Amino acid sequence: MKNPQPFVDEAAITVISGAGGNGMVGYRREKFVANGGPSGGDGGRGGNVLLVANRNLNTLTDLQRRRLIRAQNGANGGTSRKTGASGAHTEIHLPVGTLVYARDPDAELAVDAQEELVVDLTEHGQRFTVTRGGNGGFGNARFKNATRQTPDFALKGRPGETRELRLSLKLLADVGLVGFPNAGKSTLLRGLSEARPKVASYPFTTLTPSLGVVELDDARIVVADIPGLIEGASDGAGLGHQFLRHVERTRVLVHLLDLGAWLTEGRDLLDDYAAIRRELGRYQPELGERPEILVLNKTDLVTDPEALEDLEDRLRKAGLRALRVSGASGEGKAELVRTMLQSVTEAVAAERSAETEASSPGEEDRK
Ligand SMILES: Nc1nc2c(ncn2[C@@H]2O[C@H](COP(=O)(O)OP(=O)(O)OP(=O)(O)O)[C@@H](O)[C@H]2O)c(=O)[nH]1
Ligand SMILES: [Mg+2]
Repeated sequence: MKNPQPFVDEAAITVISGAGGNGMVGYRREKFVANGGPSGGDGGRGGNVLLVANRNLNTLTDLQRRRLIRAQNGANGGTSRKTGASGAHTEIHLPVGTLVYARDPDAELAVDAQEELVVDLTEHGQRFTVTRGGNGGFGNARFKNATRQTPDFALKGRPGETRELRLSLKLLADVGLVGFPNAGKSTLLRGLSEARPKVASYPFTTLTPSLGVVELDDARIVVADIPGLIEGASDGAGLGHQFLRHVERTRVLVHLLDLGAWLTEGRDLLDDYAAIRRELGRYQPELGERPEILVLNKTDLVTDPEALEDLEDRLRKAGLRALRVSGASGEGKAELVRTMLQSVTEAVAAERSAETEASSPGEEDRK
């Protein structure tokens, strides 16, 4: 298997569109035409730099090595009024979920307040022209008029545009898997999708988020394995909150409780549950309201079904209902996928109706 690329979710690049080609100064030289008129063509347009959202990418790693990205310059104008070739556009492919900020060139330090959001690449295939190529300069043929029969000058092409961009990836996934280290998030993602995050019996095995696609019938949902959540993560404990931001833009959370830790270490899963919820809420209060599917994972380890029922009773008393799942044996997988799809579908419908409400003119907009 190909080694996965290291995960990078911040990058700074400079993009420069192509300069326009220069106009040409030229004269017709044809047999039998004395004093040939001006015939210098225009320069070609410079190429644009485009950003393209691509769901097959999951990291900004490539861009760390490509700090400066240019589009091609337009070619100079030619003789016989030939316009120079346009410069080729350059496409920069970025993961879906990349937020693109432009730095204010006048600001001394690039901090948030001095940046503006240029585009949020939320949909696969979305394209955005971030710098436009310069216009080509007019050739001298353009300047001929009644009083100026043989203009001996042409215009230079316009320079390309330069922009300094900060790219910040916040994964967009339908479902985010959360839970303590070792809860079995990566195993579950492997069982549900083609993703191959590393699995091992120690905490913090997964050091970076990974995405998998889960398919059922015609539906396709993207699931993110969010590593590194522990008590204090929002204050920087463990891997800290660096990955909490990748939970922000998921529609539904699947919260895994580790029956293995309950059986072998006697861990209180209600405490575990509360601890993760607290971290999510401290990072961003809205995360507390996100639809959540609770899962008791690793059911294959349970030898005393009554103890499991007692645990479920305790959860119920706390107002919680959990699905029984084993990422290892596949138990409960089908029901989990159905539940995920249903929650995601509901979340999408809710987003749509919120959008229509926002876009239909209300009283205030009409004033
Ligand atoms: N018996 C059993 N073991 C499991 C199950 N799921 C995961 N495990 C084991 O639990 C350990 C941790 O699994 P991972 O999938 O790496 O857990 P994780 O939540 O991704 O852990 P981190 O990446 O460290 O946060 C591994 O030894 C797995 O083999 C399960 O359903 N049943
Ligand atoms: Mg993992």
